[in-house]
Amino acid sequence: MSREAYYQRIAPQHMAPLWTRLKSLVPKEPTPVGVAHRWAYSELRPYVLEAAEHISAEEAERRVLILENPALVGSSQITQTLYAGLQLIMPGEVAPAHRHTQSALRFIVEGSGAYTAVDGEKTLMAPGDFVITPSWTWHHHGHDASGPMVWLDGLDIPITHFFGSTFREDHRDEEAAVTRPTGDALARYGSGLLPVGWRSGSLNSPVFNYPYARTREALHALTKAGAPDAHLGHLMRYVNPADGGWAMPTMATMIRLVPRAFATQPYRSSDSAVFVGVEGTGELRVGEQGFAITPHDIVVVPGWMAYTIHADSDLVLFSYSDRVAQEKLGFWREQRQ
Ligand code: 1HN
Repeated sequence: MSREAYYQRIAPQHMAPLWTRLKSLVPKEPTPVGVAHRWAYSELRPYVLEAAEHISAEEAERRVLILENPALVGSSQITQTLYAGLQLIMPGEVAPAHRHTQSALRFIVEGSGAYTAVDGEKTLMAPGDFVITPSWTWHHHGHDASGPMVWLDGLDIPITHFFGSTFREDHRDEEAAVTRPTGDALARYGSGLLPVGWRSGSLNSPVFNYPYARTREALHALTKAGAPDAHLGHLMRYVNPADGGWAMPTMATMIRLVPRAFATQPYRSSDSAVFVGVEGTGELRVGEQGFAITPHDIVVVPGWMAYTIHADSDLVLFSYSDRVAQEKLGFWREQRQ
């Protein structure tokens, strides 16, 4: 009783006792934030395409439907640390040039012929390609071919927001200057070669488009060389060839193949992850929930929720998470069950 009175007397001084809060402030292990959820692309697709009837890419700046965690309504967050959205660009459109401190990744879902220009180089995007837009680089998108083009945007918006380090700038022109030929970065840095004497001045991989054709070949070659990891399947990370590290400084990007009829053992890690179905079908199970996965479906698994992956056919899954940031800060943990 006198304690309660004491707490009330210190409140006007903007003080509070730690001892009543310690265990919830610093729990034994993470309390997952948000819920696991699946967005079936076949259900979303008509709405994504309909967006073109309501607004142009130019007016919208980016014509994107945000994928928001059902337990974090209004937050524009798919997890506590990550943003996800589906972006649509139609033939003839340009999404105007700008830059921001948030890092962005694109994972291409459908269509062909659209490009993104990042820091002076254009790259054409094809389904399954993983494309990087590093922090504070000018970027715009355009589409000179036919048919709608859709990709998943993954950004570290909640992370930059948390640190209060959000900056953005619009380019004076709709399109930023393109100063290098298409394919230059892949030739210089993404072919198992590096220019002699070159030193990276970036926290990001100099390869800013990892084409799926190459990734796919590597994944399938792995299946011939032995059994997959019991908890992870054949899991590969996109690498920065300059230093062997992750491709991006805040978000970890990975792709895996879980062979037909294989089921992974329960696994959890402290990073929150967004999965995208690329090829094949299967199921991602989180606790009592089973999320069927077909190509282009998106599943979010908050950190420290255990999951298993069951492949009906050879199942290829792309994923991104906040693992890089956690590793750098010494927080990241994993548990094989
Ligand atoms: C952005 O710049 C893009 O460049 C996509 O395509 C989504 C969400 C919030 C802020 C900036 C893009 C974005 C974004």
